[in-house]
Order: sequence, then C-alpha cells, then structure tokens
Amino acid sequence: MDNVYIDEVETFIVDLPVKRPHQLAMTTITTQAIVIAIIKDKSGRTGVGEVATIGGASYGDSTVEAIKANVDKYIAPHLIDQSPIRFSKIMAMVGKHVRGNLFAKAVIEMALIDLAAKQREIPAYQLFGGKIHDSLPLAWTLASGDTAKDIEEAEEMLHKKRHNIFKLKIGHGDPGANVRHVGEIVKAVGGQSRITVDINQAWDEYIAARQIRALEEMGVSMIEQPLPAWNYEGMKRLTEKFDISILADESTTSLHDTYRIIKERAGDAVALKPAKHGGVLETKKIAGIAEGAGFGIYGGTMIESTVGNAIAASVYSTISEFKFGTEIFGPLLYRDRLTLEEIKVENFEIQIPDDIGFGNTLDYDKLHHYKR
Ligand code: MUC
Ligand code: MG
Repeated sequence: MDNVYIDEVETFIVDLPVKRPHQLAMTTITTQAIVIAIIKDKSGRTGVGEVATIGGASYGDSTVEAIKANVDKYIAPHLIDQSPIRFSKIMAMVGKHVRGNLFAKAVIEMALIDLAAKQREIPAYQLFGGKIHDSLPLAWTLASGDTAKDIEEAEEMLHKKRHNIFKLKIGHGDPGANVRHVGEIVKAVGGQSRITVDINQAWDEYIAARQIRALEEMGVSMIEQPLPAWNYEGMKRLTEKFDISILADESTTSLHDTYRIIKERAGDAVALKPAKHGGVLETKKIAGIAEGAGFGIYGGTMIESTVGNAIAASVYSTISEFKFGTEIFGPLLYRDRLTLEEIKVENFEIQIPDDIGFGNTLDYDKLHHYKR
C-alpha cells in the first residue's frame, strides 16, 4: 500500500436547509448545523466524518463552533503521521489528552475509519464486525407543528411505503394539547403504523405520569426522554410505573452515563447515536451493555445529512437487534446533499450501502456552497 500515514485534517461548519420546519420541544429547525471532518493521507486519499447538532446549544452542549475549534486545536495534532487503521489506539491517545468533547471525538473517529477502509478498499462495516442486516426498519418524525399536516405527511409516507413507524415530537406548549395531537394522529394512521413520542426532556415527573397514562391507553408504543436528562430517579419511577417502554436519549451519552442508566434501570431502552457517544467504537460498547442488560435498542439520529447517515447505517448494520427499529431518516428531511450518493429506502426499510468506506463521495462544490 502506498503512503497510508495521515498528512492533513480539515473541518468545515456547514448549514444545510431542511424541507420544512421541524419542531421539537426546545427549538424549531429550519437549517441544520453540521461539522464535516476530512482526513487526508500522504497519497491524497480522504476519509470523511459528519456530526450534526440541533438548535445551537439548546439541545445539547456540543455546538458546531465548539466542535470545530476543539478538533482543530486539541485533537487534529495527535493524528498527523499516524496510520488510520489504528483508529482504536489513536482514539485512546486522544482520550488521554481531551476530556469529554464526544461529538468532536466522534467526527474524527468516523473520518479515520472511513480512510482506513478506503485504503483497504473494503466497506467500513468490515472493520467492526461485518454486516448482520442488509436493511433496517426506518421511522419518520412527524414534527411540522400542525396536526393536519402531520396526518397528511404520514398518509403519504405509508402510501409510498417509506415509513410505517412515526415518532411524534411533542413537549412544545401545553401537555394536554400535546396528547390530544397524538390522539388525532393515532386515530388517523395508528391502524397501519406504530406510533412513538419524543418529549425531549420537556415534562416534569408529575406531568409525565399523567400524560403517559393517556398515551399508553391510546396505544402509543414508546415514550422517549420525558424528563430532563439529569433526572435518573424520575425516569426509573416512570419505568416501574408503566408497561410502555421508556427510552433514554439525551440521558445516554457517554459509556459511563449509559452504564449508570442501565444499572439503575432509569428507562428500559436506549437510543444509540454515534455522535453523542463519541464515535463508532463507543456506540458498539453501549449496544453491548444494553444487550447484556436486556434493554431495548433504538437506532437514533441527530438528523445527519447523507454523510453521517450512511455512517450510522453502517454501524447499526453490525448490531444484532433493534427492538424499536431505527430513525436514520435525516437525508430525507434535507433540501440538498453533500454527497453524490442518496439514501435508499425500500418497503419501509433503509438499505445499507455496500460501497467502499462508508460509501460517501463528497461533492466539493456543494460543500463549498453550504460551508460557513
Ligand atoms: C431526538 O431527540 O431524538 C431525532 C429525530 C428527530 O426528529 O429529532 C432527533 C432528536
Ligand atoms: Mg430523542
């Protein structure tokens, strides 16, 4: 193999517009801010990673500005002259010098793995166990902020055989109105689909206990992060109280936080997201402890564009069981893409690409058009 050693690391902040406003409890997305990392080896080959963030600092504490600054100053220098196939060793070394910064670590590890796989001309999933699934169930998030529009959207998705799992973003405004909104959607499309809700930390324990009862009676199948991320005890009490599954999302970030949630049973399912865990290797470890404890696993998203979505698809294809399917629909919400490749969905499932690396060919004109 010609020169495999790392020569250069570049990062870009990109603002990509979405097709329609996407309303969450804490923010409404009109453009998504993402970070793209490109690692080049001495022969000119490139590996590419992506992490996406939601609503500046309103969703989580990693902002694109901080991710880029911390990669450029504190992480990138450790990569120069290293061989990307030793991504495990490189990330262990980065971990010794850089605390936290899970999104920054994730985007770099993704680009390292992509480059290592491209150097060997193999799909990236071969480097972490190989593919179990050729396709995975794919949820869509109904979050237009308007009940009638959400129903219309769900009907269209069912008709096109794109999605038959719908996650409803609630938690914005009055909790009673939130639950009535869910009730109308369940009435319209609940017979042909599975409905889940994501509260994104917006309720307190008292409101949650009242509203979850109503949601459970309607036939909703999963409640995502009803309480603030810090409230492990409240999540544990809700899990004990209800039969319906309580999914921990914002509260499961690092391996250590997730271990605590699993040990204390502060939920009974976890949402995986390579960005929030600090990369592919950490995501696989978290899936392992969840599996060992009998927790349900959900293939989550930060609403990545085609780059990060293909990376999540590749990782998830190597994890044995997704009790709740996946929601790696990001590219379908964007108006445009940064790669030549598109997401492929058939018969309600995302198809896992078998191309070299993570299967992303960057469109540099688009990258330069959308970069900040
Ligand atoms: C979240 O909290 O799950 C995932 C899908 C979606 O619509 O929002 C994200 C974030
Ligand atoms: Mg969530």
